[in-house]
Amino acid sequence: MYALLVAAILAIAPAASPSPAAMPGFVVHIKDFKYAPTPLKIHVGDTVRFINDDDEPHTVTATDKSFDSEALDTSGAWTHTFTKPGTYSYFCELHPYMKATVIVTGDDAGGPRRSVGAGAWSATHPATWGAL
Ligand SMILES: [Cu+2]
Repeated sequence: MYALLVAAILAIAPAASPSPAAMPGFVVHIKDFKYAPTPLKIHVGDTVRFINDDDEPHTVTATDKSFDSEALDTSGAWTHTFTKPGTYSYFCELHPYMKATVIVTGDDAGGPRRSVGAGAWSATHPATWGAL
């Protein structure tokens, strides 16, 4: 099981020089019983990868239960694509005091990313895969 998990993570993990166009997304780290960054501001269709850097298991669970990562072990990761605008509050089911927010804006509110080439992604969105 552990080997499978590692294999899965390696399969998703970016290469030394990740291609932003091929693997757009944001990363939220879970460390010291906190999610960071929060609030995370993204656009509709963006993908967020949550990575547990703690020695304790954590979950990424929407307050309204619209999404749920289930327990993530140390170094465990879970990816979710936000397809609708809104403010998504989430917490850790194992430690309910852990709370954070993802703010998803619609295409109409799209920032520079919508009007520039994919290569400019990391310049306008520092919290990308390349920041790992
Ligand atoms: Cu937790």
